[in-house]
Amino acid sequence: MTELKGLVYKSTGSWYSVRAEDGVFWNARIKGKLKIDDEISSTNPVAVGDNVIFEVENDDTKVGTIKEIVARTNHIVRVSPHNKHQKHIVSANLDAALIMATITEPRTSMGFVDRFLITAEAYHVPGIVVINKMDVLKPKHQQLFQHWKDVYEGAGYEVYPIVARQPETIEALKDRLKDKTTLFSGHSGVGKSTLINQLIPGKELRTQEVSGYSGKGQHTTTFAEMFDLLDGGKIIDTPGVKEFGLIDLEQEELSHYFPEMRAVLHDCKFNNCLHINEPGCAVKQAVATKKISEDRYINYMTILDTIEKKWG
Ligand SMILES: Nc1nc2c(ncn2[C@@H]2O[C@H](COP(=O)(O)OP(=O)(O)OP(=O)(O)O)[C@@H](O)[C@H]2O)c(=O)[nH]1
Ligand SMILES: [Mg+2]
Ligand SMILES: [Zn+2]
Repeated sequence: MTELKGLVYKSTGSWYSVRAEDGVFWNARIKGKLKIDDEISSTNPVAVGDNVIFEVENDDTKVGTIKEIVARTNHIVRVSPHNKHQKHIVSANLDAALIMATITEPRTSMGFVDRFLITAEAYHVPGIVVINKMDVLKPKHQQLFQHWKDVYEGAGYEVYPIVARQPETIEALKDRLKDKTTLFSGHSGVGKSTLINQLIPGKELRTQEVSGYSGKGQHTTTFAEMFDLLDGGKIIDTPGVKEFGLIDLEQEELSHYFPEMRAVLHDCKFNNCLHINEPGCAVKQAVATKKISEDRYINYMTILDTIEKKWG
């Protein structure tokens, strides 16, 4: 039996597109028992970005059987917003997780971005905020954009304002992505595939028709897929998500996943401080002096409340 090592580029249900070390793509599936290190009860045992060992089933048709997942450096899990027992491994072995947001067409909420960033923090993957469609901002949107920039840069994140179709606006982001594996996420219709087409000339991923754009997501991309950047690095395009369901968190953990809170919380009087109304709370103090954005704090409280409900 010939065994090969490969990298999972795409998963379409039960078949995986796996690139062997010589660059040849194989169609592989799981049959029988899969050797796996970290037990995550997810709907997909193998994820895009996984390194796998597969057995050759048919060398002519390039069909193989995945036998083993090589230990992951990390992974990001998304929970179905409707069923917390349904976990989906979005991708594995990431250097960064990019959330693409739009101020308008469609409007992304800060709460959505925060839930994504919390997830990235929880899995120790650096988050990057990209704000697309800067070309359609009206004056009132410009103000809102400035606010977003202040809030997320203030929290310690890089913020890249871009127009995905205008190459001159994506240069700085392009440098940031070089030689890294980066997950792209965001609502449907924000322009993830458009940006990838711009980053990889000749790619021509399907994007939504401009004329057909209704303001509602239509999910042009249906499966996560990894692409090679021409100058080194990889990006993973994912279908747009409506909600980014949070993984199970303890209330005490949550503020650790807000970098700006993490930086001050050891100054709280109580080490189990939830930063609600406790005396001597360094987080509340930082909100009062505007060192921490009120919006982020409000989103923190909202999410804290959902955790309470889940266990209470
Ligand atoms: N005005 C403007 N339109 C853009 C920009 N970027 C993308 N679009 C348009 O927005 C629509 C959606 O873009 P897509 O790239 O398909 O969005 P997506 O995030 O991949 O969507 P899903 O695959 O459904 O998740 C298309 O009509 C794009 O042409 C931009 O910077 N400015
Ligand atoms: Mg897409
Ligand atoms: Zn506190």
